[in-house]
Amino acid sequence: MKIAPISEELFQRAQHSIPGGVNSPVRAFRAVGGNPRFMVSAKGPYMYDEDGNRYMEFINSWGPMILGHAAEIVQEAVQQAIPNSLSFGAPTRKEIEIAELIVDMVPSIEKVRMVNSGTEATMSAVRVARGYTGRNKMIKFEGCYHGHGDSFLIAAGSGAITLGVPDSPGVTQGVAADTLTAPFNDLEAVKTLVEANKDQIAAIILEPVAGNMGLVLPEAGFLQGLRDLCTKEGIVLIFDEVMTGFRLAPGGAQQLFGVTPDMTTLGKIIGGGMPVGAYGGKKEIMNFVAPAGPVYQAGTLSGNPIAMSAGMAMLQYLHAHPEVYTNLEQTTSKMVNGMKQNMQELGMNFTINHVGSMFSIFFTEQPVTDFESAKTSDTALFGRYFNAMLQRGVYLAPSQYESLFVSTAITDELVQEYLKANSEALKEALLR
Ligand code: HOZ
Repeated sequence: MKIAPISEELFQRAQHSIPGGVNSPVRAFRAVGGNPRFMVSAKGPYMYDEDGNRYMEFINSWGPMILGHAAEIVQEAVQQAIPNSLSFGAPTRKEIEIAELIVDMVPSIEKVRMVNSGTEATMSAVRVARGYTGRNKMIKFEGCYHGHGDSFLIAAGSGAITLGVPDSPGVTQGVAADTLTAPFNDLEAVKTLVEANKDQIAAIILEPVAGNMGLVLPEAGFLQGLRDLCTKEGIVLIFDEVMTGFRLAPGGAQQLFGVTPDMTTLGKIIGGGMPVGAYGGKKEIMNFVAPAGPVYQAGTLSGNPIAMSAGMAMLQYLHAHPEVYTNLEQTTSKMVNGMKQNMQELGMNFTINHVGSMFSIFFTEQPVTDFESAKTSDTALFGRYFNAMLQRGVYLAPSQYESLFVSTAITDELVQEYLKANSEALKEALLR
């Protein structure tokens, strides 16, 4: 049984100086009940909280810790870079090296610009798409989350759903009017929107595998259908691979599903966990970015030398060790198959979505293919399950509407521990 009086005290104290006590809403545990745990360190598969509790964890900083926490190759690269100063605000060789590696690894990227977060990457990518096409509108999908830029907070996933405020106050009607939404996996709905807004759509943006309404996979033909539509209508197709880039395959979801977008947004992973994002794509589009072209976008910390060193170490490792992806898939399949067996033994038939090293359990018996079906999950049951897992030392995403991420630090022995906790937690959650 994990008790956490120090975390409770810190959460109370945090209320006075930080809105809601946290710097990102999902962390406040409002969707699952209870008090958030305040972390002090993490190594390999474990995070440790202020009370000395250890958790086997499956958020991995929302994706980037593919090799587990504090991977030595990344730590060493950061330590080597630190004595040379933390920031220059001037170009470095490392920025070219990481750009060349990204271009090599991601099929659709010919040129790439570094920024500091996934939010910055998506905001910038859409601005460039607008500049390039001379059009204003964009289409996004219900339940997809692209960071907290104004024009994306329309039918947004992740924390926005969790808090029940999908359309945030502070977003003007003017901005909202340029964002059109369609259900994920509904190609016909997209075609109808495009037809009704002929020659006005600059971009279609989506997570090719949605990870912010829980994990939702693209159905056969959906991504290719969008590709064909965008090519026909002169629309820029943007894949938001902030979560899936370098995680589902060396070249991300676009490589796994064999569909090539015009632009891609990346984040987290290319900083090895440091605050980084990037956007890239076809040369003819990226050449619209200042100073090559007229679309302005800038940042003092962009291409920060410490972040580039961490990211480079991580990407070089993944590039040289493609077996990481097979191993992660095998570990995750063992977890998912074990969970299905646990549920069968308990007479349950809940839905688990899974691809590569990402998965989500939905407390519904319906297939989950879009935001509407994701919302049929029993979120109160999810909250009880989350807390029952936490009590057993397993830290999951504190919201139904997030994906879970597996790292290479999860051994077969840990899979068995996880499955034991899963079986007990399912029983406990159902009984209450
Ligand atoms: N909603 C974010 C991931 N999809 C959570 C970010 C965070 O709290 O760190």
